[in-house]
Amino acid sequence: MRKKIVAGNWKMNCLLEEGQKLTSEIVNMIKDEPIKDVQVILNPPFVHLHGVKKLIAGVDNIYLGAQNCSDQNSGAYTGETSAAMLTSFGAEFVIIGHSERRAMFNESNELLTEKTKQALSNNLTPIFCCGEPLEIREAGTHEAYVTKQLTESLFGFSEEEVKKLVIAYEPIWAIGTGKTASSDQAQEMHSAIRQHLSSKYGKTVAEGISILYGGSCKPDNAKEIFSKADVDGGLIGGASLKSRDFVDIAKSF
Ligand code: 3PY
Repeated sequence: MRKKIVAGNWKMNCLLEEGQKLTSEIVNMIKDEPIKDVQVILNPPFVHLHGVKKLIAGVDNIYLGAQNCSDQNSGAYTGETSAAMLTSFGAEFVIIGHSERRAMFNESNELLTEKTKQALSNNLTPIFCCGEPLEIREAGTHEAYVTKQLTESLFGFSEEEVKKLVIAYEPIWAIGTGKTASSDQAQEMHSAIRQHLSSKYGKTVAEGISILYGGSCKPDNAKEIFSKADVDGGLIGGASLKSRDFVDIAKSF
């Protein structure tokens, strides 16, 4: 059975006290209303990792993740954070290749291979993001676009390595725009991604990989999207900053 996952991507939000308040609220809600069989992951900015880890310690099913890691081990890379550091701070997941990083920080498919290697070799589960911009969706070439991202970044990994990944499909036209892919559009792409993984690694491996949907996922659309066969949860942006909305999304299976 594939893992169900709801991961909050805080992006560059939350001052110290705001992050502590948000985390405490989520922790208290989950203690009061336990969410069975769903991994809830908080991915705050790096500066919050230590504080969030302390607040979630001992609470079932809540995990710590980061939003990025370096492609390098260590050394003279001012401003960077290594995968090994994330692990040492108690992170278990790391988002890799979010469309904002691909677009604003020029992260290429090749660089994302290196980041994924760093994550895997430091026992972090990569949440590997893929997704197409609006013009590609309108041209009808979204499936080819997304499968190429996966091929170029991931198809050099072994079966054992690929099994450890979580994939997040995030259509860029649905990120921060309020537009959401319909549940059928999400299912169509999740199924295409799974078939693509299967073509390289076989059905058993592909069937075991959780594929999350991201892009304006909210409490009022999560249930419908998560009901689809190949959708195993969500990578949540804006709604992850509202404790009630985020926990409600995590309860939407
Ligand atoms: C969004 O939903 O806006 C996201 O970018 C999630 O990563």
